[in-house]
Amino acid sequence: MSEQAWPDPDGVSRATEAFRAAFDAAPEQVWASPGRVNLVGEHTDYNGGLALPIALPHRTFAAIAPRSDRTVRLVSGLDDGHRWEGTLDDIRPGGVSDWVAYCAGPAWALREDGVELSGFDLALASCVPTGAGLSSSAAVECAVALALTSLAGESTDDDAARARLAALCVRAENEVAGAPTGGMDQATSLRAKAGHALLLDCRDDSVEHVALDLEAAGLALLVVDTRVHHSLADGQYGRRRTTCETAAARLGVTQLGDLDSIDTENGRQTALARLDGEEARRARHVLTEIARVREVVDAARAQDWTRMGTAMDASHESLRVDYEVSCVELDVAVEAARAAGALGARMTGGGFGGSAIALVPLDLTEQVAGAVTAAARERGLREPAFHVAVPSASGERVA
Ligand code: GAF
Repeated sequence: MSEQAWPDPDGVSRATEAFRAAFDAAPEQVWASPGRVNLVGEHTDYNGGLALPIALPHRTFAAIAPRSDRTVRLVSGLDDGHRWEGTLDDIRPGGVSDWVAYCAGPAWALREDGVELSGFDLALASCVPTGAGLSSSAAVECAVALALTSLAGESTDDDAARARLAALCVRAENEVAGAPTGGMDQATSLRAKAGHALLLDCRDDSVEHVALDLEAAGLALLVVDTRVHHSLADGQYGRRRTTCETAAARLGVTQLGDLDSIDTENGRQTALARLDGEEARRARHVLTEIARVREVVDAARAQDWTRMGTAMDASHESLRVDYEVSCVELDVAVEAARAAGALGARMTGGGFGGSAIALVPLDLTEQVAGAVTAAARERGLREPAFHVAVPSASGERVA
C-alpha cells in the first residue's frame, strides 16, 4: 500500500526543521491533528443528521512559538514551502486567501470568540493527502487551533473544549476560507478516539465512540484515492447545501435532519412526497443516509460485517443517484472493489473526485487494490493511490 502515515517523531522533526529553516529558532510546541475518512453519513452534517467518521493516522503537524508583537509568520511545507507574513488584524474574512485562509483562519475565529492571542510563528508539515477528500484542510485548521489555544493558556483536554474548537474551525473555514462545509471533519479531527468510529449527531453536536476493531475481524478499510482533485469551494458542494435548505424551508423544518424525528416510515414518506424533483431526491438521500448510519452502528456493534457492507453499497447508490455527487472514477473504483471481493464499497467525503472506501477481507487487500487499479487503467483513468485506514486518535500535543 502506498502513502504511509508519518510516525509522530517524523512529523515532529519535519515541522521543527521547517520552523528552524524559516525562522532560525526552535518552536515552543508541536501539535498534530488528523485527517478523516467517513464510514457512512455523507452530506448529513450540514443537514442536522448523523455521521460515522474515523480519524486517520495521517496527521498535520504544526510547530509554533509565540511572539511579543502582533506579527504572524507562516510557512507551509504543504505547498512547496509557501511563506506568508502579516499581522493578526490581516487575518479576517476577505483579508487572506488560499492556504493562508485555512492555516490562519482559526486565529480569527478564536479571537472572535474572545481568546486573547499574541502574534506567532508557525510551520506546518503534513502527510494527509491533499485534494483526496480526506480532510487535509480540517487537519490544518485543527492543528493550528489546538496550538494557538494552548499558547493562549487555555485547556483543550475535555470534549466540551474540543467541541467549541471544532465549531470555531468550521466558522474559520466557512467565513475566512469561504468553503460552506458542515462540521464532520473538524469534529473528527478534534473529538475522535483511537480504535473507535465517531458517531456524531449534528443536531445537538453530541458524540458517541463506537468500538471498531476491523483487524481483529480479519478486515481492512481500504481507501482508494482516485487522484481526481476535489474542491469544496467550487460551487457544487454549496449548491447541494442550498437545495437542502430550500427543501427544509418548504417543509417548515429548520433542517432536513429534523424529519428524522417523525417516528414512522409512512410519516417520513408523506413529508418527502411534498417535495418534487431535485429537492425530493436530495432530501431522500439525507433521510435514508441517516438511517444507514444507525444501520452501520448496529452492524459494528453486532460485528455483522456483511450487513455493514450492504449499507455501504446502498450509501454509494444514494450518493450517486439521489445526491449526484459521485463521478466515473469513484463509480469504477467502487464496482471493481466489490467485484474483487469487498464486502461493501462507497465514495467517501464531499464527492466529485477524492476517495472511495472498501471493506475488504485482510487477505484480499492487495487483490482488491490491484483490481481497482486495473479497472482504472482499462477505462483510461488516473491510477489511484491506496491507504489502509485504522481508526486513530484526535489531535494532541506531540512535542
Ligand atoms: C466535506 C465537508 F467538509 C463535510 O462537512 C461533509 O459535508 C462532507 O463533505 C460530506 O459528508 O468533507
